[in-house]
Amino acid sequence: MSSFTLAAEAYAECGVDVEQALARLAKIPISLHCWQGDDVNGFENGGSPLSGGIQTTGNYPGKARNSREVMDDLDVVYSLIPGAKRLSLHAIYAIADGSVERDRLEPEHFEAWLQWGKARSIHLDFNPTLFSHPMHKDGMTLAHPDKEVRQYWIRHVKACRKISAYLGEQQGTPCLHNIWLPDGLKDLPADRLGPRQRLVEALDEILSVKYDKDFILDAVESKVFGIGLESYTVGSNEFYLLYAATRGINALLDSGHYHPTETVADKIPSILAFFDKVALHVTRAVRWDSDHVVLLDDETKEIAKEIIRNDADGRVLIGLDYFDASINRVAAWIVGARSMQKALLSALLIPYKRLKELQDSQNFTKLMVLNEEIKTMPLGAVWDEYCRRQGVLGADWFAKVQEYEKNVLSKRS
Ligand code: RNT
Ligand code: ZN
Repeated sequence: MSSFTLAAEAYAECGVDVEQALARLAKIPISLHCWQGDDVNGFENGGSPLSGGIQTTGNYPGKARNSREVMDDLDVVYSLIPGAKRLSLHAIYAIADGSVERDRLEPEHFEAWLQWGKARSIHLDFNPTLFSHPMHKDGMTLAHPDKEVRQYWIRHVKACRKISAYLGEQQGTPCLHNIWLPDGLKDLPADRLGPRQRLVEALDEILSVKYDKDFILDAVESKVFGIGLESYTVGSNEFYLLYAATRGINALLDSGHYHPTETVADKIPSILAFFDKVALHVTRAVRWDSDHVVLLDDETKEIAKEIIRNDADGRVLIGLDYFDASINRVAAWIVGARSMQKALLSALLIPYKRLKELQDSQNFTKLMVLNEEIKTMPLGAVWDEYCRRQGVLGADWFAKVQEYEKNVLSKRS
């Protein structure tokens, strides 16, 4: 008997239908972040290094030098990840003849991405880029005291929403348009409210342009602090949650954007009690918002559990967000996406009905015992079978990446 058959029997004994779990897993899209391919540089003016608002570390060889190379890398990445996948773009990945100012971007500058995605059944998500730009001044964009700075970024985000709505309409699934901005202060603020009022006003102006929710889902992403902006972040958690709630848009939780002792997984059901949807940037924070590659760790597993046991597959939009420039970038993409999927599979193989009954009948000892027994169930055999059925390599996928590194990545300067 195969190890998969034995595993499926073991799961059936504790009330879990493995076939159902695999069918459900295959349908949960993971939105991969295009910016892992080139350390969030983008290809504006030929790809300038980051200049404020965000940071990567490392200089492993083989970084993509243009959109074509990101696409080539993504083809390898997608071929080694089972199940449904999407792609999250940033405005700095526009494809145009010459460089286009960010407040002049149009849907046509993303047409090549749209066609690339269509040919592969990969639907797109989108992010305006409010960093690494001369108009990102004094650590501020939409909350800057200078109206001219704010107006520039309002035009940029409006352009990005138009692009997102176009992509969503063309691909037939809504494009998640997620706004993150670095605005904050290094040292103690004299005014914490003023910048927030300016940000509310700017966002309201941006959202005054109405689009069909079948085309675009607007989201706002909060943060606790950034490097060089340690004392104050305009777009805090409370600020954006309340903004999203009062404006009928979505909140995006980045798992690196909270205090290290906060459990991001716990925020998902709290938000689902009030919102129809919640978006995620799954990342791995090592001591701070370090954007390490997502692994099959406890935090990721807890996030997956909250999605699965609340039947929220269609309500939680899963995206990845990390940028490790110190290792093979293609492998980093794959490890993160597969880890997220393994976490989802592990969550799908948990007998929640039984566990919930134990909780509700105050049978806490048995609940602990069962929870611990579940941890050593044969997840690996089910994952391997899933990869096989999806036509994707199992544990030996890395050989393909090594080959690609040897033949392609190592030749890039
Ligand atoms: C930064 C935010 C944001 C970015 C991307 C590139 O702390 O997490 O989501 O990582 O927009
Ligand atoms: Zn993020």
